Amino acid sequence: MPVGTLATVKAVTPAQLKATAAQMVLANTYHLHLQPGEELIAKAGGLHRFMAWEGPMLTDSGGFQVFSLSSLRQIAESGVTFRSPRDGRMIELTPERSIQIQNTLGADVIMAFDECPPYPAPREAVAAATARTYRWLERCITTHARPAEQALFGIVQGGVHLDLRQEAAQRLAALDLPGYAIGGVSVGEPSELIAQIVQATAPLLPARKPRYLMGIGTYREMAQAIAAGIDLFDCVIPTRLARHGSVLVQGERWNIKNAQFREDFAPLDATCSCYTCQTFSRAYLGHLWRTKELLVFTLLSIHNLTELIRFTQEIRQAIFKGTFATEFAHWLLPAQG
Ligand code: PRF
Ligand code: ZN
Repeated sequence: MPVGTLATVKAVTPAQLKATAAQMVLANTYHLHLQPGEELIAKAGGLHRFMAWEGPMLTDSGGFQVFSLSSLRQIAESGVTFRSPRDGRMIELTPERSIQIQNTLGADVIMAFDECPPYPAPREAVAAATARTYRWLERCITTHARPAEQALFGIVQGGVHLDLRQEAAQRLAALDLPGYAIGGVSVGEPSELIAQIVQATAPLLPARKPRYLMGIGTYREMAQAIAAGIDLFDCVIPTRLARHGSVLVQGERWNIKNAQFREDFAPLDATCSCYTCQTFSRAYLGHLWRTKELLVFTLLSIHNLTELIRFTQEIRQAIFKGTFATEFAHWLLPAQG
């Protein structure tokens, strides 16, 4: 899922996004509640109408964003309070509030309100956050007013403690939710630990339901997670890299402002089917970057999204052919160095 935090995938129109073969888009409860507010989006006819995206949408529940983005945040059993970065007033987000907001926004998939402990954190603190996340999930399920239209996914926490992860996964699986997520990864822990956490947790979640790894990923993280059973990802990498002039090409990362591309009239990737590669040269994209032309953000975002989605499509094809483990062996090993 490309990330469309504020009901837009930055610099990309819905038509361009569709052409990348993106299927589902993620938006954020935290940001949309602050601005423009869920009531305005409901008046517009819901999130899909408001942003003119016809495909499926998912909203994240907001708790994780409060902790990464707000000041004066406080967490209690009832929920979290934080200072609005917009106007300084104090806002309370609870499991009930998050679900009401997500019911009002109208995404196809909504996420349980969870507590993502930082890394590193004492084991007891992680255990307490994991237990609280389960109690909050029960409150989310009770509050959810549109279960026929919106699938509520539960989130497994547990930090780097595999036993806490496994216990949480088993308790969640017993609730027979329409889908499951693994949260609390990519919060600063070494990347080998992400693979271990996913390998210990994903197999305990129902294989016939979507299994979603939140906030991942890179080529390697995605390949390894898919091998463990993960179906769904969201990540800002393709669009954020594009805004820094970085391009993903066949598993590598380059910067378009690099002097070596100044007179390079080849496309970014001659094998890529995206609009950018079909139309423009590396030299032109480098020129746009150096002259600070806004079009470069759109063109690099289109390419990076197409490239990472191509990677997942190739994995899907390899799984069908039975060649995933051999064809992607390079990505299934830990990173070098
Ligand atoms: N919880 C929620 N959203 C998230 C995460 C989480 O743990 C992560 C983990 N890095 C990304 N997005 N609700
Ligand atoms: Zn391309």
